[in-house]
Amino acid sequence: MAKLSAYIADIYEQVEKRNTGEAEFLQAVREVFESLEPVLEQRSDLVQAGVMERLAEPERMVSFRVSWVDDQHKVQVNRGYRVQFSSAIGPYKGGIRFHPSVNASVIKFLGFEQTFKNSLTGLPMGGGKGGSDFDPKGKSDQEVMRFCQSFMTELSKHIGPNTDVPAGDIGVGAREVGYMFGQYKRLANEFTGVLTGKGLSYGGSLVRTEATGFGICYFTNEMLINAGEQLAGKTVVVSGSGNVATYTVQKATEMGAKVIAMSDSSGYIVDLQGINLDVVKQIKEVERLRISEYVNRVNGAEFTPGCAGIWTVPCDIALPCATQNELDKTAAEALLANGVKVVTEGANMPSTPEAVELLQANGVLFGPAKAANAGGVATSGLEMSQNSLRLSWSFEEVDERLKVIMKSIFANALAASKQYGYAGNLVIGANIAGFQKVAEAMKWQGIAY
Ligand code: NDP
Ligand code: 2IT
Repeated sequence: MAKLSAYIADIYEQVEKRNTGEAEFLQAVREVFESLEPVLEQRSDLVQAGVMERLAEPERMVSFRVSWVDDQHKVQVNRGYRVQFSSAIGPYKGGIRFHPSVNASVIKFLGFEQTFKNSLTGLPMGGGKGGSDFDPKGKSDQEVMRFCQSFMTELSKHIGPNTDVPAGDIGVGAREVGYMFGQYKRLANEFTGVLTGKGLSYGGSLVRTEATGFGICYFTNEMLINAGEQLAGKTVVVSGSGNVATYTVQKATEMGAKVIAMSDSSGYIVDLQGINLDVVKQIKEVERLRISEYVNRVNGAEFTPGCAGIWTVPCDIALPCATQNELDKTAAEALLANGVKVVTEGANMPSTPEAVELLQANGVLFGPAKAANAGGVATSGLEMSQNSLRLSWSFEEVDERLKVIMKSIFANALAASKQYGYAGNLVIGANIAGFQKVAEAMKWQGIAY
């Protein structure tokens, strides 16, 4: 871990004290603080405006009871959250996660990172995140609906199309967004673009489903082009088999790469012929089964229990697309031993700080999540624009805008890394590029919060 300057170390210590035991949140804050040192050395105005102190404290956070009735007529209780981290450059914007591991630390790390990610897209969106420890796995559609309605009954008091616009994340896809949107509409008696990731029949945008995965591939290709290479012809490993992983595999394959492994929380599959995505979509999206089912349907494919082992599969490019801290130092060592050339983060904060340091020290091209997976929220921003215009754009038009945005995120992160003396370090470059606009906006809007 890099040593912090006295000024930043002091602020970080306050953040640690105020958020005791919130490991994920502190990990995310520390990485950004380390990256911003070279900027703050030159910007005493931002130091004076207390920008760092303010950025590390959410503007607002609500936590609430979500009670609902299961199919056995038993009352169940979960905890819901929404963190509204920063409205400096636009309404709060960020996904909702339903997973048993959700707690305040997880929601705060995601909301903190979202602020910088959204700024990188160039669109006017602030940072927020929400979720619940509810586990949709194994629940009936009716149970998921009742949960979503109860969750939204409280959340609706805190959001709005010009205030805070949630979307999906782990465990929240089109089904859950639909139930939440329906409930918001009933309560508010308004048809507005209060959520993104909506179905196409009620205000959703083409490409939003695919956007995060497509964007990851566009970004990775930019990294490769800058190094005189390209995605085509490379062997790729993608962890996860949810929304982000699925459309990453689709686009990587369309761009001429060969994806040979995918996973879920129970284990990973290897298919040296190249993953058959139709089979994966049928298993995961339609039948909602485990990825191990793949080997019953595709000859020659193998399943290995335990998800961490996926990083021992030899590849040129590794794309972690499941969850936080899924790629640790041991995984990084295994990837390096097998000659990995590129690691791009599809999930949010999937690599531990030790893994990032090791990969970068060994010359691996490393694409950080805030930049690489920003295509999802960028397309959410395009969904908001279309809702405001009461228009919908074609698939090609949205995809083209997404490509332009991903290219510009890469170019801006690279330029910032060069400007501050860390040429090619996209972790530092993306943090700086995302920070600049937010910091400027905070400075000019005064210090009420
Ligand atoms: P999904 O719920 O669609 O898929 C999640 C995948 O990750 C599943 O395969 C799941 O396996 C696996 N996974 C989840 N938690 C764990 C865990 N604790 N250990 C191992 N595997 C796990 O979510 P998304 O694809 O939407 O999200 C994946 C990542 O991408 C997250 O980090 C999310 O924050 C990030 N992201 C999502 C965006 C979006 O638009 N959806 C945009 C930008 C980033 P299993 O089914 O077994 O739980
Ligand atoms: O982490 C993310 O960027 C998301 N889950 C998408 C957020 C959004 O508002 O589309």
